Amino acid sequence: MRYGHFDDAAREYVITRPDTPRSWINYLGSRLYGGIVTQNAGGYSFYRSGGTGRVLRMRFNGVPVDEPGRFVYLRDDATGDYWSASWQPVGKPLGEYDARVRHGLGYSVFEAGYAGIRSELTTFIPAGQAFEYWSLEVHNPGPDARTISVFSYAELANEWSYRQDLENLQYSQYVVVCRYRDGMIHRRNSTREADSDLWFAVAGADVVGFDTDRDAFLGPYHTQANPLAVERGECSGSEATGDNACASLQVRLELAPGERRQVIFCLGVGNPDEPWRDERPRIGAPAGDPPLPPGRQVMAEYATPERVAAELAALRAEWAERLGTLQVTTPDPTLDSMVNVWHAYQTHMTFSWSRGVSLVEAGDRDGLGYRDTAQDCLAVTHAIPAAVRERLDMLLTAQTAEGGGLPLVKPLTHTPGSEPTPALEQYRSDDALWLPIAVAAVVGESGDQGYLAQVLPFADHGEATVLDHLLRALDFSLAHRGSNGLVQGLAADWNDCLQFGTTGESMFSTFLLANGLRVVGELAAAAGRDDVADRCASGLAELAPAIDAAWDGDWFIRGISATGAALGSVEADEGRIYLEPNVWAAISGATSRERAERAMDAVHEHLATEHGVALCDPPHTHPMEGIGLSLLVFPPGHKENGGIFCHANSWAIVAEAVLGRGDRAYDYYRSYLPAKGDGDADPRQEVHQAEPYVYSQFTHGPSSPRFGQARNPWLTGTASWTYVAVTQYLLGVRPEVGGLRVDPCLPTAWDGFEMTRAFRGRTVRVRVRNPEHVSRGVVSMEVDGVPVVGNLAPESMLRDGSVLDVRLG
Ligand code: IFM
Repeated sequence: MRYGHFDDAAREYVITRPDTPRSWINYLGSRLYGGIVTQNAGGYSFYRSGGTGRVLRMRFNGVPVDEPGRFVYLRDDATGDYWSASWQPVGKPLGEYDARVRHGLGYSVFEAGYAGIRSELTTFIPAGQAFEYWSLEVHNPGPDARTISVFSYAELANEWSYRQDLENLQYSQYVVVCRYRDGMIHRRNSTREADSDLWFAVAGADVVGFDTDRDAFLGPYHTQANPLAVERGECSGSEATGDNACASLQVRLELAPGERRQVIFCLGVGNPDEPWRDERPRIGAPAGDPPLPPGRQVMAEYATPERVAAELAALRAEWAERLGTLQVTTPDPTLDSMVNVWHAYQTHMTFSWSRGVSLVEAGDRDGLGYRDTAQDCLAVTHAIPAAVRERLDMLLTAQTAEGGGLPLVKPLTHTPGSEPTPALEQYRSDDALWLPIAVAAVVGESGDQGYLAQVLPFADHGEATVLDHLLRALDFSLAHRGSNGLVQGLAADWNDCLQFGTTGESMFSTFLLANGLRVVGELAAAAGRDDVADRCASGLAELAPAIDAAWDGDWFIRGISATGAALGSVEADEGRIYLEPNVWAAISGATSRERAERAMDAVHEHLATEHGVALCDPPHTHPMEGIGLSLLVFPPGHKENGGIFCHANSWAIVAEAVLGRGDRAYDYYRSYLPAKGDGDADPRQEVHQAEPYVYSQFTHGPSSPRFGQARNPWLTGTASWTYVAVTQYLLGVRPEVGGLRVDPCLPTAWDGFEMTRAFRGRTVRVRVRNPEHVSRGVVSMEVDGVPVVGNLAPESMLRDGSVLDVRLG
């Protein structure tokens, strides 16, 4: 079954069947005011934080899974028949109800046709604003006049705090007051935490009815599929005092034959009549932020058809510009659709929302995971350098003076210099080890080596230059090694479900340390800091014997307990081979080429499947002495217990590219590409289930009865790393301090490709030809017709519009 397809010219994903196997969602807005919306207009919104600024309520994991949402009902007042502008919640039979959903960048459009009436509901949050549009166009293409009542339905949260709103009902149900005055709904409460005001209004037609009390609108034993007010044809004029609020405004459209009408509903934060300031201590608007304008003023200024069109055009232009910073044309059109539009968009959403807001992340986790955040920076550094730099600065100030990273950074309350120092066993052994890669990306992209000398505070006390922050991270791991000379695993390494503690050792973190030593060594050498480069070289030499000893015959072990029990060993009956140490052996360069190749061959033989590479095999069913396997909570084949963890799959691409094996790197890329089966006859969308236009955190592995089904889409490290893998390793265009390196590792069938890329304020075009059909090997490179030795285009030769002609052979 095929549920949708890419429309690259419009930068949209078009869903042609709304009965998708799972909710296929989109993101709206900015960090000021954001939201998610499903293909059935389900979803929620929030102001500044999904956890502590909830505007629209969501009942997570409900049945159906994506309600409530932004619902608009249409009712034929002559027959009493009614439907919704999105297929659900009314859910008319799909044979009679014609639906097309266009998810775009920052907006979604719901096109519908039913009972001779066409409608188009467009929902988005204009750039920089704290309100959302639900703009509805209703068209009567028929020969007869029609009277259509339109009802909005927004279930407003009672409380800013999503938990209070959903869980502490003995309290939250009694704080809410929702009134209708002069065409406008005003939901307010004055809780212990903070005042919160929301407004809702409509333009384009007169209000003929309203309900602000949810239960009065829906009616007893009715649901969102058949609200009493809609069934009856009129709202009841209810006003909520306590219980639950809603925002329903009814308008009546008399439509002559052929007539179109547009009504514009808006939902915003603030007071309808007065300027409104968020005064929540520390979690509200930053001091100095101007107050939000009154709702009536917003309506007067923004709620016209011309303004809606202009705001949507501005939003689309903003995204086009942002994504225009890297565009490719390759022989693989699916790769192009992903890299040029949806995959790139996903990297921005992941950077913006971290792991906080989706249908599986309820918003409770308001903080930023250290490692996740460092990795999220990697894919967007070229597109939003200033935002990345700011985020990275914050991460550096969330590193403690002894060198580890705080497990969770709370951006709204983070106070460098006075955060508590975690106990050793609370640190994740990999967290701060992601800093070298992230800092190198910023320096490579900007060319600003001065960043290394910038002084930033530590989380708990003291301050140091960025370069010294990096050295502290490396020294911390070098200092905390176990009896085998490998890095202690502590609370976790990248794999949250493996606990090696302070006595066991992690091969993943050991290779990440080795990689960090290499990267910082290179940065230091380029900056003329030979002392630091030498220090990194001796760190690597110190690690070498332990790395050598961790070779298990055909691959590297995953880790080792204090008593010598090895995880990921050929001797083991479960968890014999793990993906992570073997890919990082190759990426870090800390083992011989021969071993790296053998390890990656073993990965291919034991872990590769048609849906991607499993994280380990066989999955675990029983505990291990000395090593915490919290992955045992997952059935075999799920998540970290032998699932296809897509994030780590990206490293398999990088590792194979580092080894120059382009066909295998590309096979891995295709194996978990969510859109790979977008062709008509391919049943992949049904198997994959999750959105075909974004990556998921994992796909159920071969040991699971759900093999091939993807889960936890959108907010995942898969987005960032796969983007790096495809653009910087497969296509091989990498920024370095000295300029732009072009080192593709292609499938041999390819004739070449082109990339347009922003680089240090210029736009450059890279044209790669591969007439000999090799995987790797640049035989010639010219910058604007001038030959270059090697494959680094020096910054000094690059101007805006430069063309790099590269030939492989
Ligand atoms: O690395 C982690 C990440 O930080 C959170 N999600 C799961 C990953 C693997 O365990």
